Order: sequence, then structure tokens, then C-alpha cells
Amino acid sequence: MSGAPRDGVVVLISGRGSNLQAIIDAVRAGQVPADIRAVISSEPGTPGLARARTAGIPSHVVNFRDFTTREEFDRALMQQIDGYQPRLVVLAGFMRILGKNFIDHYAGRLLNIHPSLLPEFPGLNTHARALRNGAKYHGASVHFVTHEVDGGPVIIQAVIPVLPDDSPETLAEGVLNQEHRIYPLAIQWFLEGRLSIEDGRVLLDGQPRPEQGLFQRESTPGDIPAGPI
Ligand code: NHR
Ligand code: GAR
Repeated sequence: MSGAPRDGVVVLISGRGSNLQAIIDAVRAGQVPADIRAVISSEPGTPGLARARTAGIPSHVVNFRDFTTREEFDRALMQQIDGYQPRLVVLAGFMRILGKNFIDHYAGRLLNIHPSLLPEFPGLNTHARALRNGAKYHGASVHFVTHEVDGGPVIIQAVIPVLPDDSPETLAEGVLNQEHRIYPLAIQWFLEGRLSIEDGRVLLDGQPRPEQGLFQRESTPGDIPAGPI
């Protein structure tokens, strides 16, 4: 490809990698001006690693079980990432909490997608917790990563209705369809230089983020099926 050099992005995963796939597809479609330089998995043998290989993207495993402390794991991860000199680091289904040095090192250029409407349901098992709480609406949030887990400034959220017959699995699928839409969009905005943070709030083009409305539950054509490939 010719043209202006694209900003480097490194994607960190732990599993299926459907968000990774959505980002790869959005780059290919010309929506996201990124050069995905590497995919790093905290788990060996994940479907996400196979997706990276298929796309011709260098991939690595930094297995947290190979390290005695979290700090050592974080350091190995940082070394691997920094070899690619990315402008942006993206957590996409990454399952290990990151420590202070890591967060400080990538401050302002580290994003995560979390499967809930933050600040509701930080942490794990968000879909089961939303159902147990009788939530009428649920969704996903893309945020800047800070020391407070799932507590950083929110860039964009997608809201879907909870249906009467939802199980954690059907709800997760509805949320995932929206994740595949909003994560590439947030990355696009970041790389276009359109995001800023003021008083802990994210602005898009200097304005509070636009209302996104409520999304339908139907899956759209071309959606990536849930589950292993
Ligand atoms: N690290 C920091 N410092 N801040 C955040 O906001 C982070 C983070 C690391 C990961 C993703 C997050 C999510 O979207 C994320 C955000 C894993 C856990 C967790 O409890 C919590 C939140 C997130 C990811 N991990 C366990 C741990 O001991 C392991 C769980 C497992 O392996 O199943 O690290 O939800
Ligand atoms: C996504 O729903 C993502 O929001 C969530 O895990 C799934 C990963 O799917 N992330 C977390 O729970 C982080 N703790 P994917 O691997 O197919 O992108």
C-alpha cells in the first residue's frame, strides 16, 4: 500500500478475538487508519492468535504463567509491545489486570472495551450480573485504561435492551454485536486525533460525546458468529 504512513497499533487479547477481527476488518475496509503491527495473547493457543496469523499480522504469546510476579509479566508485555513502537495499545478481551508501571507507560494511549454500561458492572461476569440485577438495558463501553480497573474515562457506549428470555449467553451475543461496531469507531476517532480528556471526561471534536441511542438486538449481516472459529 502507498500513501501516508499509518499509526501503529498493538492489540492485546486473551481468547476468541472477535473484537480483534472487527478491528482487522475495519482497517481493511478503510474505516480505521491503522497499521496493526502485532497481536499479543496472554494465553497460548487462542482462536485470536489464529485470526492474526490468517490476517498476516505478527503474533506473540506472553503467558502469565511463565512469570512469578505480575510486575514481571507486565514488564515482558511492555518489552514485546514497545518493539513495535505503537501509537495506540488496544485491549480486546484481555483478561489480566495491569499494574501501575504498565498503565503509566501507556497513559492516554491505552484503550479497553468492557461488556457493560460503565460505571455499572465493572469486573467480570457482567452479563449474568446484569440479568440478576433485573437490568432493563445493558451494553458495552470503550474507555481509556487507568489504574482503577474499568474506571477510566468512557469514549463511547452502546445500549441494547435486555429481553425477557435473555440468558447470559444471548445477552453476551447482543452486546458483542455492538462491541464490533463501537470499538473500531473509537479507535478511528483516537487515530484521527479527535479525542481529548477534560476534567476526566472524554470529548469528541471538543464536544461531549453524541448520544448514540438504543440499538436493536438483531444481528446484522456480516456479523462474526460468537464462539471459536
Ligand atoms: N488494568 C488496569 N489497570 N485497568 C483497567 O481498566 C483494566 C486492566 C486490565 C484489563 C479489562 C477488564 C474488563 O474489561 C482490563 C481493564 C480482567 C479482570 C480480572 O479480574 C478485570 C477486568 C478486566 C479484565 N482479571 C483477573 C486477574 O487476576 C483474572 C481473571 C481470569 O483470568 O479469568 O487479573 O473486564
Ligand atoms: C468481549 O465481550 C469483551 O468485551 C470482553 O470479553 C469478550 C471478548 O471477546 N472483555 C472482558 O470481559 C475483559 N475482561 P473477543 O475475544 O471475541 O473479542
